[in-house]
Amino acid sequence: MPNTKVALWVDEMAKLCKPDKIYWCDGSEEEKKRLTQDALKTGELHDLNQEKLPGCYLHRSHQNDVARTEHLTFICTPTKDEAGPTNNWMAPAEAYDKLGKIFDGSMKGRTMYVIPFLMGSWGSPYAKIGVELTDSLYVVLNMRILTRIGNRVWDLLGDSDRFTRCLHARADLDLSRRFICHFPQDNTIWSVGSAYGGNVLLGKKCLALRLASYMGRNENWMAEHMLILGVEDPSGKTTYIAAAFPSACGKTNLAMMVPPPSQTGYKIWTVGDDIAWLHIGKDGRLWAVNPEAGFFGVAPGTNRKSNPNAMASVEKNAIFTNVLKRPDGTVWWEGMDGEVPAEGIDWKGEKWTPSAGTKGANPNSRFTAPASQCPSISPEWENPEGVPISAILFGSRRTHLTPLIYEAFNWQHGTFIGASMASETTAAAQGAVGVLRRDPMAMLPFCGYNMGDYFAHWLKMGALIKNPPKIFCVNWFRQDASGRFLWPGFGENIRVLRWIIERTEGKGSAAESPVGLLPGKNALCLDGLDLSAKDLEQLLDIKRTEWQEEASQIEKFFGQFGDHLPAALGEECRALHKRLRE
Ligand code: SAT
Ligand code: MN
Repeated sequence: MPNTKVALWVDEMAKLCKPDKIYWCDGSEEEKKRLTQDALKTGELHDLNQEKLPGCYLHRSHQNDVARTEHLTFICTPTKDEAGPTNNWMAPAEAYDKLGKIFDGSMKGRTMYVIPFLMGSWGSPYAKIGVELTDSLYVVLNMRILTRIGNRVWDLLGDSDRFTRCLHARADLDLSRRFICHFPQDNTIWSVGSAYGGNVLLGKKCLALRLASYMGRNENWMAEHMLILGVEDPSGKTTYIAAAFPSACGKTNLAMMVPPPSQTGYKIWTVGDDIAWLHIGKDGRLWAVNPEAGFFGVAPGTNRKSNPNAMASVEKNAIFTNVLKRPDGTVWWEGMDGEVPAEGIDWKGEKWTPSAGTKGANPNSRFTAPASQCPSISPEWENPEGVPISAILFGSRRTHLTPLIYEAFNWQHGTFIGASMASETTAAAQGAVGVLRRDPMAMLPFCGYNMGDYFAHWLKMGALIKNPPKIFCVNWFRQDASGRFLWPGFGENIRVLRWIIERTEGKGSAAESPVGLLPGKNALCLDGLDLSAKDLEQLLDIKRTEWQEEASQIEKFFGQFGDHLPAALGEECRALHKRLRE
């Protein structure tokens, strides 16, 4: 039973949104069946071939609503300074007023669904409770997969008011009336005018990253845009790694990687593919939990070769968003195995043929699937305490400059590497694709407070963790002068992970460079890989003049944080300049 604090808040929000009906989700299987039928009736879901894809459905979003809209996403702290220079800011009173007018009456003729949800596993001391109010069945059915929902949450909450108040309404999907606002001080999220992904599944980026990063700062833990995986070696020992990459840069693929046959005895265990909550354990190590219960993965490019575990995860009980529907009622997207279908209904709901010259699936089309269906899911994935992290990876998509792999000299240097990350933009957010932008720790769109203070929090955590993980930078995307990828990537990335693990064990040779520690000669296992000596050299090459330019760009980027930039990061930047000159 929801407590009176919940009931009062729901009542207040209902008075604002004026739904015809309020429906309290109980999380049962019966409810799932019923709401799925309702969504088929309203057109929020389309049926698929239930023999070939049992329990799977298709959703088509509005054409102006296919990715996160970062320019419409706001951090509403009392002062602009608290939100910092990299976030959009709106004063809380102004935001409540502005959005309140859009929410007002927005659910007339509709149902308001009340979703009690938990981020984190049942019984975890780190789990956080949220309640999302929404008029979208798509949201309800996705939240069922991505989070843990149902009456159990009310029992956990008891009579406490420690729950995140999440309000969402689709309203008219007009871009000029779309806002995603976060109120860290009020533990509140208001999202209106969208019905897509990270804009509206409020447990994910909004709670588990933006608000959680703010909570973590106050409570000495970290909420990061990181996958979590375990690497089991031939002796049966498993080492856990957390890795931050910007959206649509291969986190899901890395988290579910299958090592190639040449790497016998190695196995990857998936703990999470997008978000990590990191706490200091009693043993003085950093431990990671995955607050989510499912995956919201990028569909295009996913196939039996690039990610067989993801393909197996979506065979049943999955929701596909903005993919192509084939005549036999199965789904397709660009880069899927097999032949390109001769015809189909594209993501816009229109008849499509390969000669149409358009994409069948939206470049940011997605699958939502329960993590429990993933063949590589770790036996530890729901461990309430999480898994101990030995290495943190920062990865970006850079066709030039950044080597395949290098190691930070220490935590402070690693924080600098994370803070100075840059990556080429992808279709995960609305805007130009392929433009280089600074994306510190892959958190640029997800940090719920001043990013300068966030860097300081990283440094503070480093001092608090007795046995901190080692920090590395990886780049699978480096190209040669002709634009050819130098590294095969996917399963072959295990070779890089092996060196990383050796380093965390005090083994594996390394060679000092101005930017960090590179693998020593023959330190990367390249057996059975068709990689020329010249390609390897290019993969690990540090071009001093380009790096000098990079260091200047980093300095410039850091400049915007003013007094909020920790002095240590300025020092790291100067030290990099100096090493490059030597
Ligand atoms: O749409 S989401 O924000 O959930 C996915 C992503 O951009 O990583
Ligand atoms: Mn993400």
